Amino acid sequence: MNLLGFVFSLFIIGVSSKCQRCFGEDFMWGAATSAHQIEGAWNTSGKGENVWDWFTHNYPEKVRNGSNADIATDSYNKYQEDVDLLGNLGANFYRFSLSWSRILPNGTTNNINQEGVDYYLNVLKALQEKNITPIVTLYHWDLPISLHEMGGWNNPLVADYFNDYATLCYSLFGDYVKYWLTLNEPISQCYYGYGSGGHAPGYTESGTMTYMCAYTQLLAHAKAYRSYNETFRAKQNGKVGIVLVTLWYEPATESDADKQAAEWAIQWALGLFGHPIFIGNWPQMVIDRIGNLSVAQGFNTSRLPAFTETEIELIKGTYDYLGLNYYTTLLASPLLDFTDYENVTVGYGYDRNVLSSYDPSWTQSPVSWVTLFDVPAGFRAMLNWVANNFGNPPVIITENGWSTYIDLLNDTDRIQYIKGHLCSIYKAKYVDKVNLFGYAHWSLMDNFEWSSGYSEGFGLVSVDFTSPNRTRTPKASYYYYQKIIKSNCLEHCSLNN
Ligand code: PNW
Repeated sequence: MNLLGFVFSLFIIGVSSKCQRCFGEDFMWGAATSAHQIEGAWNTSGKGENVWDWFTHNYPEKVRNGSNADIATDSYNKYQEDVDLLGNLGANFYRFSLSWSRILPNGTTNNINQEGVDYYLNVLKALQEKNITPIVTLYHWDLPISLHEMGGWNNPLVADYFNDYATLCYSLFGDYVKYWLTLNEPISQCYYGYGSGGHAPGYTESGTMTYMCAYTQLLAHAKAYRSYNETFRAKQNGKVGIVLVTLWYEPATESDADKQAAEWAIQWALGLFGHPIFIGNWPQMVIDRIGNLSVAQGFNTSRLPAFTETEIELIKGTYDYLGLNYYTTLLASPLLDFTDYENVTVGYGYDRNVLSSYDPSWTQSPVSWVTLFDVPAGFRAMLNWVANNFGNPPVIITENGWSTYIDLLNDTDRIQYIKGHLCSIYKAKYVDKVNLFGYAHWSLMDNFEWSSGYSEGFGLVSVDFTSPNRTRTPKASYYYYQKIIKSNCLEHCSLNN
C-alpha cells in the first residue's frame, strides 16, 4: 500500500468508527415470547384450561379465521429448538412467561401439576446450558378459567391467588430465575379484556371493569413483590418488576389543549399503573376526572376504585426495575372540551378524552391489529417521560417490534424498524442518560397473535403453521439483529435528531 492509500484507509477507519454507536459491555440483548402464544399442549400433560382457551373455543368468531392456540408454535415440545435459535442469535437473555394453569390447573395451590413444573425446569436448564439469562413473566394474560369464573380481575381476591401462585414460582424456580416480572401490560389486559372486549374474557365495560381490573392487578403485583421481599430476596437475591406499556402520544398541534390531551393519554396508560408503584396512588388528574364525571353521570361513588391508605403504602415502591414495552406513536387532540361534564358517555375513552390521529408520512404496518406506525422518536420520548416522572428507575425494554405477513422472510421493513428504534434507545441511554440496561425484541418467532390469530407475525423467525413440525425459519431481521448483538454497536445512528 502506498502512502496515499495508507492515509486514505486511516481516514475511512476514522469516519466509520465515528458512525458506530456502541453499547456498554453489560447492556443485555434478548428476545421475548409468552406462554399462551407459543406453548400449545393446551389440554395435555395436566394443564388446566385458561381464559384464552375458553374464549377461542367458545367465541371463534372473535379471532381471525377462528384460530386458537391449541398447538401454536408447539414450544411445549419444541423448546430446545427455541433455545437453540436464541443461542445462535447471540441473545444474552430470553423473556418468556409461565402458564399459571399449566402449573396450577385450577389456579390454586392445592393442586400442583408436576409435569408443568418439570417443563419449565427443562426450559430453564436448557437456557442455563447456553448461558442465556431467563427473564420470567409470571402472568401474560392467560388466567386459569376457575379464577375467571370467580370474576377474574374484577374480583380483588384474585390478587391473593396470584400472590400464592407467584410465591410458589419463586420457591420452585428461584434458583434459576433472578429477574421476575409479575404482570404483562395490565392496561392492555384491562382495556382489551374488560373494556373493548377484543381480548379474553371479552367484557365491554371500559368505564368500570377496566378500572376494577387495574385495581386488582396493582394489588396482585404489590403482594407478589412484597412476598419476594419477605421470604425470598435474602436467599435468592433476584429482582422483581412489572411490565408497562403505552402508545406514545404527541400533541397533534402546539395548542395547550392538544398538549394536555397527549399528556392525559400517557397518564391513562403508564400513569395509571406507574404512579401507584413509583409515586403512590393513582395520578391526581385521573382521580379528579373520573370522580367528577362519575358524579355527573349519576354514580354514588367514583367508577375508579379508591385505594385505602394501607393499599397506597402496600403498592408504593414495589419495584426493583421496570419492564417497558413500546410499539408506536399517535397524535392527540381532546375528544370533547376538557370542562364538558354533561352528557359524557361512561367509558375509558371519554375519561381519557383523547382523539387519536396520525401523521400520514409515517410508515404503517400493513397487517397489525393495533395501528402500528414506525416512529422511533416516540421510543426515546417515552423513555424520557418514564425517567422524568418515575425517578429514573432501572428500565429494560421487554417488548418492541413490528408486524408483517407471517410468510415474509425478506422482512426489510422490520429491519428498518429495528434500525430506527435501536438508534432511538441509544440516544435515550447515552445522550439523555435514561437508566436503560437491556432490550428484548418482540418476538423471537411468529406466534398466536391474540385476536389476529396467525394472520400477522412479529417474529424474527417465521413458523410454518401448516406443518405439524411447526418448522422454524429465521427471517432476514434475525440475521440483522444477530449482527448487532455480536458487534454490540449500531451503524448509521445520527445523534442529531
Ligand atoms: C403486546 N399498543 O401487546 C403483548 O404484550 C404481546 O403479547 C403481543 O403479542 C404484542 O404486543 C404484539 O401485539 C400490545 O397499544 C398492546 O401499541 C398494545 C399495544 C401494542 C402491543
